[in-house]
Amino acid sequence: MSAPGRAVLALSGGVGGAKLALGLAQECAAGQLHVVANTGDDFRHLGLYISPDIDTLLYTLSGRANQSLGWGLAAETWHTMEALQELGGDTWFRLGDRDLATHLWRSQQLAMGRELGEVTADLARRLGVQTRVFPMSDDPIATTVHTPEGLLPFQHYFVRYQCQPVVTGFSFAGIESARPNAELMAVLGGGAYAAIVVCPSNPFVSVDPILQVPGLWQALRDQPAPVILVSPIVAGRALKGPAAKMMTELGHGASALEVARFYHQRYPGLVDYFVIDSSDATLAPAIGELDMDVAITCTVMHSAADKRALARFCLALGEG
Ligand code: FO1
Repeated sequence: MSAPGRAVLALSGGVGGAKLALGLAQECAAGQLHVVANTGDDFRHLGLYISPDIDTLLYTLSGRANQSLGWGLAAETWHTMEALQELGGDTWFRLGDRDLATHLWRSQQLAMGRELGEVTADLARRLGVQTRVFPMSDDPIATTVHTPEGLLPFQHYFVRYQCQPVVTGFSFAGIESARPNAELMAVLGGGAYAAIVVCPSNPFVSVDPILQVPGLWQALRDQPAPVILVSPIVAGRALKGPAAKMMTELGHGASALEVARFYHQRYPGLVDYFVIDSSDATLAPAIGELDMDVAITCTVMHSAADKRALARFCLALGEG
């Protein structure tokens, strides 16, 4: 763990982003990593408020994540889902018995009138997580997937239909009137971060909703700290999830260069360093023409050591 220093901010979706967030948390001094999480995946299901990316982050950072599933809790059992199936209830979105406690607790806290940010901070404390996890907004934002057959709520696209429908675009219901999380904006207002790391999360449905919250991307661009983006695409394939499939269907072609083009066009001046995998080194000259510096390392994270090594690489860019 590094010496106490200035805080680092990471932007993250779920599984892929949480891996680097864990490496960063281990490489930063205690409590010096802050994470802003995508909440566009959040939805109400079986009467409960589910916040998948926040939970994946908190479970990963507290050492409770289910490694084989990539989501939910380790040592999980599924008796409630089995009983629900017998009743003919909805079981396409699987809530484990232990994981259910999180959703019950959060839903109860929100029903009492508490804000999502406050409830998330409380949950992190109860799970022993020292990293501060901010929802991108306390206001409801719902990612909607556009397909030739019509609109699909995100979890229906992702889980129920296993990402099979062709995508033609995305929208984020509620985002125009959403406010960025106030605590996050207060820290950004102080210009205190040493580095801002965009984890290798899906550009369209994990990072874009965060950056689309009114005022957020401009506040990040205007920070004195460098913004370091880690490519979610390596050798034309997504590190995790449907990012490469989405890029192809949207007509971009799946490559780290196309990821760089996406951010360059949509968020000009935001990215200072674009971290690509060694296997994509030949793309560096073309990416370098997009107003960002290219940094090359191994970005594939299989082991705990890989996560920490990539985190150290990003933090060194921040210092440099
Ligand atoms: N992902 C699945 O593929 N199938 C599930 O049944 C499922 C349940 C689930 C329950 C709670 C939770 O926090 C996450 C869950 N996920 C499930 C993962 C999640 O929906 C996605 O990984 C993210 O939304 C994408 O980042």
